[in-house]
Amino acid sequence: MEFDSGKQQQNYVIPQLKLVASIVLCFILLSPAEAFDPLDPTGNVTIRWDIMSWTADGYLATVTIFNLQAYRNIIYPGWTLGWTWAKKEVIMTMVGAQATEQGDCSKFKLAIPHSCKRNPEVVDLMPGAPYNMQYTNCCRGGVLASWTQDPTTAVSAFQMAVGKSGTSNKTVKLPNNYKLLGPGPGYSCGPAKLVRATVYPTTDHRRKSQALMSWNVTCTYSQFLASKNPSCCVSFSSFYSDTITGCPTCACGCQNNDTCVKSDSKLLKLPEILNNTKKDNIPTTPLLQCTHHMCHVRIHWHVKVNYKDYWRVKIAIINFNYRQNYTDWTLVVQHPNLNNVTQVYSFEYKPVLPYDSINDTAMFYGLKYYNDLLMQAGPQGNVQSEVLMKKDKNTFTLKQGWAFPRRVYFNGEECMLPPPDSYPFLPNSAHQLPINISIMTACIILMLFSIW
Ligand SMILES: *[C@@H]1O[C@H](CO)[C@@H](O)[C@H](O)[C@H]1NC(C)=O
Ligand SMILES: *[C@@H]1O[C@H](CO)[C@@H](O)[C@H](O)[C@H]1NC(C)=O
Ligand SMILES: *[C@@H]1O[C@H](CO)[C@@H](O)[C@H](O)[C@H]1NC(C)=O
Ligand SMILES: *[C@@H]1O[C@H](CO)[C@@H](O)[C@H](O)[C@H]1NC(C)=O
Ligand SMILES: *[C@@H]1O[C@H](CO)[C@@H](O)[C@H](O)[C@H]1NC(C)=O
Ligand SMILES: *[C@@H]1O[C@H](CO)[C@@H](O)[C@H](O)[C@H]1NC(C)=O
Ligand SMILES: *[C@@H]1O[C@H](CO)[C@@H](O)[C@H](O)[C@H]1NC(C)=O
Ligand SMILES: *[C@@H]1O[C@H](CO)[C@@H](O)[C@H](O)[C@H]1NC(C)=O
Ligand SMILES: CC(=O)N[C@H]1CO[C@H](CO)[C@@H](O)[C@@H]1O
Repeated sequence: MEFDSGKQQQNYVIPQLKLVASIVLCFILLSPAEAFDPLDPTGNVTIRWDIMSWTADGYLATVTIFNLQAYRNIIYPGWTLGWTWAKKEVIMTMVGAQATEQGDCSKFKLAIPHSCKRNPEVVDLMPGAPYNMQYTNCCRGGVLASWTQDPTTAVSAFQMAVGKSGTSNKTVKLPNNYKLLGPGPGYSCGPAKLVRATVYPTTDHRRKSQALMSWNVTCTYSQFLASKNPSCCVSFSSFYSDTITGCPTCACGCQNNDTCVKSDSKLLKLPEILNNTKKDNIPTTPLLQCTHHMCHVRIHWHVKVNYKDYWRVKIAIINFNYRQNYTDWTLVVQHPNLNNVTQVYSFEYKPVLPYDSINDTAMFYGLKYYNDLLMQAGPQGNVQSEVLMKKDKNTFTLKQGWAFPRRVYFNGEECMLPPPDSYPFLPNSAHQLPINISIMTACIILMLFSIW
């Protein structure tokens, strides 16, 4: 190749830009956090409004929240749903939930509305709400299981009477700007879309009734929006090595490490320290046990036994938050051998099949009334299980960290894995980075091309 010093300057800018662009692209492909969840590509929370009847100056609506995510649940203190009215609507009454603020209702003299806010926020009632305040699928403190676990507890609903809204499908305007917290940030909602009126079976199932007007809102989750740090991390050990690979230091950020408490602290004996009742609907701040990783939850994966045709892994989930019980927790693990799960002890198990072909991901969750509740940090703050997998003789190996998971999610949040060079390794094997070879190759080819 010959260089013409006059053109050289200009000719080299574009390849350099291409190189930078491809490096950035490779970082995005190889980075663990992504806005789109490849294991649950269509996962969403759908909110459906059904107008059931017209009233003198408005309507009676049933609002239903469906958690259609495969394995992401909504934990205590639960969901908050907000929107902005299109006109001057007010909420006259509500059952099964409540608006967090009444707002300025001074214009009303006779029937005082439940809420006059232009942008109301609604929360579920707590279990044990008075009978006349209840509604079907209400009153679980806003906690929703994931759809895979239990479709009956993945749904929440409330009913409200809306005033000053118009009283026909021509005069009602759809609310805007829907917002969902579940319980923290992370969800973004699309606009309300008119859909075919929902058909309801009546209570005796002998007749069907139909809503007068229905609309849907779809909200999707992004871990990027939720928080800049992960909330969980993963540690490893194995029968073939004394190395215990702990979670990376500050895996979940160390910014709160001056507010954490030691596990033997006398403070933990004070009931008000552990009080997680929400005040004015502000989610309680976590109270973490001091650890080097500062995560809320740690997942431990121990390669326990290597049989002739099978191998066995022990999985433990440890809670480090003194103010959080995880009801209906979920654990999702990606590992090439999870397509041959033979037996799972004391956890429920379901394969996760995002594209119907790759069958290397498993979802685990607790057995009802046995270990579906991961207790707050402390002696009881852990659950564990063992998984037996049938070896595929062509791929199974204890070398190069193969026996450890590729991705781990707790409650739908991706957990930080230890750096690959710290994995427990066989005494006489060179250990290598278990990085996705195909993406690496593609990146190298891409870089070569852009240098060209
Ligand atoms: C919401 O999720 C369900 C279940 O994954 C899916 O069938 C549906 O198409 C999704 N809706 C949207 C609008 O993405
Ligand atoms: C409005 O209601 C009328 C009568 O119930 C119905 O014929 C019409 O299709 C409805 N329009 C919409 C947009 O739902
Ligand atoms: C609206 O949401 C409900 C609940 O997820 C779903 O059954 C229905 O198919 C949705 N309708 C449309 C048109 O997306
Ligand atoms: C707390 O975090 C800071 C950085 O944010 C770090 O320098 C310090 O070592 C941490 N302290 C402990 C006890 O982990
Ligand atoms: C917990 O906090 C709530 C709200 O601040 C309060 O009403 C309740 O009495 C507290 N309970 C205990 C045991 O301190
Ligand atoms: C967790 O659940 C147990 C049993 O239901 C209860 O005694 C405890 O107060 C709960 N702790 C928190 C932090 O919610
Ligand atoms: C995926 O693996 C599980 C567990 O071995 C098995 O039960 C299921 O049939 C597999 N599904 C497909 C589509 O291969
Ligand atoms: C590497 O990534 C590609 C594309 O995302 C995927 O199809 C392949 O299964 C991955 N390979 C490994 C070894 O994880
Ligand atoms: C050894 C063994 O049973 N391997 C099976 C693992 O699962 C894949 C796909 O589910 C089968 O094709 C293998 O035969």
